[in-house]
This record gives sequence, C-alpha cells and structure tokens, in this order.
Amino acid sequence: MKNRIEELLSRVGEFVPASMKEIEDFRIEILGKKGVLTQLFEEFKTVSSDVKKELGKDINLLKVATINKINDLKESIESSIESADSVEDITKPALFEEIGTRHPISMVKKEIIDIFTRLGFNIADGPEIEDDWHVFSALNFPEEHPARDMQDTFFIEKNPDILLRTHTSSIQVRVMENNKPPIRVICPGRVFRNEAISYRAHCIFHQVEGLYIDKGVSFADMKQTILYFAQEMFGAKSKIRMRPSYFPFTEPSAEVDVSCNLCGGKGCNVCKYTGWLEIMGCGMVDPNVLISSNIDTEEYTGFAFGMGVERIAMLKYGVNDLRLYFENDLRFLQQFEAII
Ligand code: 2NM
Repeated sequence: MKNRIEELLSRVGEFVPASMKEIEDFRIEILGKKGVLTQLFEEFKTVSSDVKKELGKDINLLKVATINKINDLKESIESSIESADSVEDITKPALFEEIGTRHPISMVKKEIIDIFTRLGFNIADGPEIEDDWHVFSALNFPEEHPARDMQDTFFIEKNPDILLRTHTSSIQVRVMENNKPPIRVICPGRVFRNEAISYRAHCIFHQVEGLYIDKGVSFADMKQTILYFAQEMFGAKSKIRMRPSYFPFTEPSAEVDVSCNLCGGKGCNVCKYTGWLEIMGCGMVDPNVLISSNIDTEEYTGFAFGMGVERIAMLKYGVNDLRLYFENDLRFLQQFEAII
C-alpha cells in the first residue's frame, strides 16, 4: 500500500495535462467518489494499527498534493486563456487617447494669416538666423541705430554679421530681392530680442508682418487694409485710429489702435480708460528700402505693417501675462479649443 501511495504521489508531481478535460479526468480518477483515494481509505480501515499512523499521514499527503496540483493547473490555464483573449479580441473598444488643444499663439497666428489670405496676400518664410544686411542695413537702419546694439540683439559671438532676426521684415527683404512687384506678402515667424523676461516682454515672440508693393499704392490703401483686418479680428463694429510714429523702414509711419472690444470704447481697465488698444505699427515703405532691393521708386510705392501675435492673443483672450504663452502649463493650454 505504501508503494502504491508513493507511485501515485510521483504521478501527481509529474502530471502535465494537455487540456482542461484531462485535469478534470485526473481529478475524478483520484479524488472522485469511486476514485483512488476512496479505495485507499477503505483499505486503510483494514490495516494493522501499528502502520495506521504512518499510512494515514501518507494518504492525507497524497490528498492535499492532488488538490493543490489541480488548483494550480486550473489557475494557470485560466490566466493564459485570459491573456490570449485580450490579444485576439479586436472588437474590444480602443484605449482612450487624450485629445490635445491647439496653442493659442498658433490659433491667433492662423487667424491673422487667414484674414490677409482672403485679401490676396501670399505667405513667405525665411531663416531665423540672419545676416546684418537683411535685418538692418537693407531696412534703412543707420549704422549707429540702438537696435544694432548687443543689448537688444542676439549676435553670434565669433561673427557679429550673423544674428537672430529681431523682426520678420528680413523675410520681406528677401522677397523684394527675389521678386518683381506687384508684391503682396505676409511673413509670420519667430523673432528674438535680448530682453529681460517679464509679464510684458519675452526674448522670443511671434510676429506677422505684411508688405504690399505696386504702382500707385497709397496711405489710403493701407488704412482700408488695416481696418478690414481689425474688423475681422476684433468684430465688425471695431474702429481704428492712427497716431504718427517713427520706424527706420517706413515714412510716414504710424501706430494703429483698435477701439476696445471689451468696453466698446467707453473705457475700462484693459484699455486703461482710453477706449483704445494698440495693435500694430505701419507705414509707407521708405524709398531707401525699395532702392536697397533694386525696386524702381519712380514706378512703385508700398505700405508695410507689423504686429506681435502674443499681443493680439492677449487682447483677444484677455490674458494679462505674456509668460503664460511660453510655460506650457496644461491648466492654461486646456482652456483653448480642442483639436478635433
Ligand atoms: C512694422 C511697422 C512698420 C515693416 C516694414 C517692412 C519692410 F520690409 F517693407 F520694410 N516690413 N515691415 C514694418 C513697418 C513693420 O512693425 C511694427
């Protein structure tokens, strides 16, 4: 009897089933009502009392080992079926993907581009790392102009002729050099200025500049173009006003204000109780700029304008700290339109 129990124990240890059914058959054979264990217990009643103690232990050991083995086998088969399921069931719903939002600067930049595209302007691009000619000299900046100072512009140390563009007008110089009028372009892009970062200034920001050169282009054309832009961007009731200003590349030059769309021009803390918000600079292209790019000033005139995208976005969304646009804090960014 002891031998049979040991044989059965080693069968239990070595049992490797091919299916759930084989496990169940094995269970019935050993643990079933008419199974091996029941027979062994029957026989056990008849053995002499001096071997009872040891045989009893052995039979119980066989019982426990069989129960454990069967439970283990069932568990491992069930979990392998589960993992096979998750690979094969292609009808299960997909994992949830978080949907991002467009950056407010990208949204406003696109809106500006769309407005001028409707007026027939083309989009032009150019390098962020520029040379002195395209950023300053061709744009009528005198040799001693403060913008050329290291305090304002990022120069490459080894070669002060190479610098990071401080405005996207450098793109327009390239357009004028490479194309004959009529020219109608807008130039969106990043620009770089050596500034201390605060709520109202950053060393990197975005500009959109426009340029229109043709026969007979006048200040009146510029005013109407900018009025159209202001009404598309800030609402049909918007008014504009121009104040005399100075830029090296335009003459005459002006700053453009739009009527405050928050208070309707009555005065509030956003417009500092003036009813007006400054949105861009503009002017008639200085003949020196046209000459630098070999455009005949007897035949052609033009106007140009430039605006900061961050500033337009601040006015449009009521954001009072420029730094929010650069920090990429999701609590800020998620307040804007989701990409669908
Ligand atoms: C501004 C204001 C006024 C401007 C001028 C030119 C160019 F290339 F034609 F000379 N591009 N952009 C311009 C004029 C930019 O930004 C405040």
